[in-house]
Amino acid sequence: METTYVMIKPDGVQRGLVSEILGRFERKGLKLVGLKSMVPGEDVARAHYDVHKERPFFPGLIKFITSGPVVCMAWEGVDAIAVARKLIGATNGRQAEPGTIRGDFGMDMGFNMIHGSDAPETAAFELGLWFPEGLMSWDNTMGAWVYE
Ligand code: IDP
Ligand code: MG
Repeated sequence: METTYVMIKPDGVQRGLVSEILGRFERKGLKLVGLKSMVPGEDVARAHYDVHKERPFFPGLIKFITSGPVVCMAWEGVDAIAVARKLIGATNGRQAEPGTIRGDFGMDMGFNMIHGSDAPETAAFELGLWFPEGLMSWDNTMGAWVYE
């Protein structure tokens, strides 16, 4: 079992895609163990994208992420990190495969609606950063029909 950090970015919220995006993770069979919405402060945004701090797009990225509400989610499942990245699709919406979130709704690199952790270490870091209060522990009865 893995848990991954997924976040609908301000463009996804502005475009009214919250239920569409959230529903795809839910219907896939992942288990929701964290959910909240906030307008991120600059500190959390900078920490989240610290690996990109030297890139030319970094200032614009921080301005974008702090520009309005994001939806923070934690999803649990077998190989949840890779499964979520597959649902999300390639970074640039123009290259992302149809059927993925970015492939179905995106036309841009910066405005790509959603974030998903890319490895176990980044997932652990991002979950701790965005959910310092911890995640929910609950019995998911549906799970018995998702995994044989
Ligand atoms: P990922 O979100 O698919 O993991 P990363 O390469 O980790 O992609 O980049 C993080 C985020 O930074 C992207 O989702 C995108 O919003 C933004 N970004 C990446 N490259 C560019 C760029 O060349 N121009 C503008 N924004 C970019
Ligand atoms: Mg990334």
